Amino acid sequence: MLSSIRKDTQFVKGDNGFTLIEVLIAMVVFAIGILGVFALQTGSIRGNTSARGVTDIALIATDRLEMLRSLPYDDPALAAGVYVLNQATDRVDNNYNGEIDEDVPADETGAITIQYTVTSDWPIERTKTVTVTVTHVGASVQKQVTMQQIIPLII
Ligand SMILES: [Ca+2]
Ligand SMILES: [Ca+2]
Repeated sequence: MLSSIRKDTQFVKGDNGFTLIEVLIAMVVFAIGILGVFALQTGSIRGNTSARGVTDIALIATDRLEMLRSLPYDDPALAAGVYVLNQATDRVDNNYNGEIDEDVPADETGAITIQYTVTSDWPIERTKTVTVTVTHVGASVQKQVTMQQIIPLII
């Protein structure tokens, strides 16, 4: 009994902690783990920013489509054709400076452009198909959202 306690005590006394090599290896393993977490975090932030950009232009496309839908069926803005909206008057903050259609129109040229197409009598007679495309040209990537709606002639 006494001898087994003595053995345990000797075992504890013999343990001099970690060697320098063990500590270095632990630090390397920890550093590799931390680098992985940083890479994951960076990717996550980039993904969130990208998703926010797509949400922004999807919102603009929806808004424009609703605006066009609210017009009378024979409104000139709904005549068949392709329309590229003027950035200075499109009621959108194209250059992300917090001002919508600012006083100096030349300043309001930016990343966001809105274009829409109206096709008459397609896919069936007495309908107009409106396709709105909103494009955001960023520093490295271009995002685009296209939405389409059929507007019927209501008699
Ligand atoms: Ca604008
Ligand atoms: Ca602006």
